[in-house]
Amino acid sequence: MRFVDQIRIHAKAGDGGNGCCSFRREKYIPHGGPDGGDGGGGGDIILQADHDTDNLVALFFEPLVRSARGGHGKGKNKHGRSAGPTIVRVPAGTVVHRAGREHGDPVEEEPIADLTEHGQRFILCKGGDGGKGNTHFKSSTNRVPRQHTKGFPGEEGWFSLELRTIADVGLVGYPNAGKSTLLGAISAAHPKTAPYPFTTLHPVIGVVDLPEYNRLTVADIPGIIEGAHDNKGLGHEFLRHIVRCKMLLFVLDMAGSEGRSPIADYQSLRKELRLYDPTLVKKPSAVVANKSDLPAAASHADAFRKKFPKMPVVEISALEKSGLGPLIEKMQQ
Ligand SMILES: Nc1nc2c(ncn2[C@@H]2O[C@H](COP(=O)(O)OP(=O)(O)OP(=O)(O)O)[C@@H](O)[C@H]2O)c(=O)[nH]1
Ligand SMILES: [Mg+2]
Repeated sequence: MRFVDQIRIHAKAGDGGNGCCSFRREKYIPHGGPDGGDGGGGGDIILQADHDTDNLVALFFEPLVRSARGGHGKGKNKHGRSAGPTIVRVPAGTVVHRAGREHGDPVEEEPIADLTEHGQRFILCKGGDGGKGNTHFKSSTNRVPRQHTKGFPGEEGWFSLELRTIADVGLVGYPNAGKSTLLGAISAAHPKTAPYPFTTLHPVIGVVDLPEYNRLTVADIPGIIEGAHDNKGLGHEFLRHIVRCKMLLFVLDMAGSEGRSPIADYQSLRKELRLYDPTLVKKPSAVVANKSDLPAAASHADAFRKKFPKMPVVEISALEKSGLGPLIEKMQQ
């Protein structure tokens, strides 16, 4: 299944129905007055955050969103039917921008909505009002009004939608560091894990249950390598999903099982984060010294602590599920 976290769409709300021009015609009532009804309102287009939707793929397949027009007014003062809204479900964490065009190139404007909570709604395009029937134009000087107005057009425009996942904790690390194994060990999520790099291709959110009905959400994102800002590996686009995390965990292969040094890994991860968004390296963070079941891990962890004495380091083995309690405590703090 495809994962889409950025998309441009065109939306057009329904036009209002036209007002009607009509006169009452009945036997024995020769000069019946005007009786043209009003048009109905066009349907709105509403975005609604929904926690059963995890990405924007539905809009990828249908990027032109339309809503129905209002019915036209009819004789005998019948009003046209108003069209119901078209509701587009988007994942919680969707940021909406109005997307303009300058010299033919798309430009993005300020965000107009940020749908963070399940059920939160935003009217993207308002449906047009219905036109007025000729009854409205009756007056003492005009007993046979023929005026009536057309329905108003529904709002329309180009928008860009971007998903910025909302989780409490974000996992960042090199491919194969064990991020997905860790998420699988502490939450009910079952992200795919495998001994080859770039197993994880899109973010996965897991929920960690804590005592007293508290919970923490943790985002596992694809591995980052040196040069990600230059589009190496999967690039750094997925870092958008940790911009809103309250805390980051640097997951390191502390055993250096692929021949790299954990210290160098940590330094290049921080560098890649800084290049993407300098606020990322200012977030509260801790180092997860993973693969502590392997013999080389202990001495590497000592060296790491000497080099970064201020950085909290939690030794775990995601594979053997050891050290997870202290790690979860650290996250809670
Ligand atoms: N020995 C040992 N191996 C581990 C540990 N944690 C993960 N692994 C192994 O490391 C490999 C990669 O694990 P993943 O969890 O897929 O790594 P990842 O960081 O999610 O990797 P990407 O999704 O590719 O970025 C798998 O073969 C795991 O079994 C650990 O604590 N000890
Ligand atoms: Mg993974």
